[in-house]
Amino acid sequence: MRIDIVSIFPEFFSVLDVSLVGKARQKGLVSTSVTDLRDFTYDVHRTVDDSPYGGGAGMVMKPEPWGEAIDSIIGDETSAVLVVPSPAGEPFTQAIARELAAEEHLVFACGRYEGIDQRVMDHFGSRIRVRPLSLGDYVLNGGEVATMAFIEAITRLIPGMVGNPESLVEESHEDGLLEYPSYTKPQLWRELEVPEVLRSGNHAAIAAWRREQQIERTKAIRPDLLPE
Ligand code: JDN
Repeated sequence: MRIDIVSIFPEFFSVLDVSLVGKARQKGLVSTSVTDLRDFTYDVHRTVDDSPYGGGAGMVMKPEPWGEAIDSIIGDETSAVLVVPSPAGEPFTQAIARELAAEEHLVFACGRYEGIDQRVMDHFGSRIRVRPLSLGDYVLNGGEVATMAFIEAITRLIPGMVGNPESLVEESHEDGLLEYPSYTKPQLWRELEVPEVLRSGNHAAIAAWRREQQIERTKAIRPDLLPE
């Protein structure tokens, strides 16, 4: 998978060199490239923003630098996906992470200020697939932090990335329920015992207990995830 990121804060993404994304790059499964949006400005102040048509607070990102930056990345490609982090985007889920993990080329457009001129999404929407995605129902200062989260969620799902693929199947959200609670040694810690069933060696009872814990947790914390 090829990952391109366009941002006015390219140095933000130096952490991609470490952690799991770094490992994916070492294995040759992922290559990442960061483009400084300001490289596609031509005035002395390297201006990327301007006041909004129709008035209102804040500034809007000018379309021309975005157009040139993304053109320089995709060329005449038609199979790339342009991911645009936005609080107005579709909520990002594990299912979307799975879809995007199957793509060859992802381009992340990290906006700042009040966002990017809508014509950038409209223009590239007629050339490639555009996915406005929200990290959650809260507002960040820009798309960079959301992009880091998307990249981590997506790249760990690339085949060959995680040592034991079973550990991916058992985690929260993969089966639509929250994860069951986990325990390790010691058996007794600060007067708290590991649940007896987990020490019973009865694998059917353990599986049933874990499923019940998943359902109870999901009911209590995320009832929206449960079927009717
Ligand atoms: O995901 B976010 O909250 C988000 C905020 C901004 C953005 C992109 C994403 N661009 C400007 C603010």
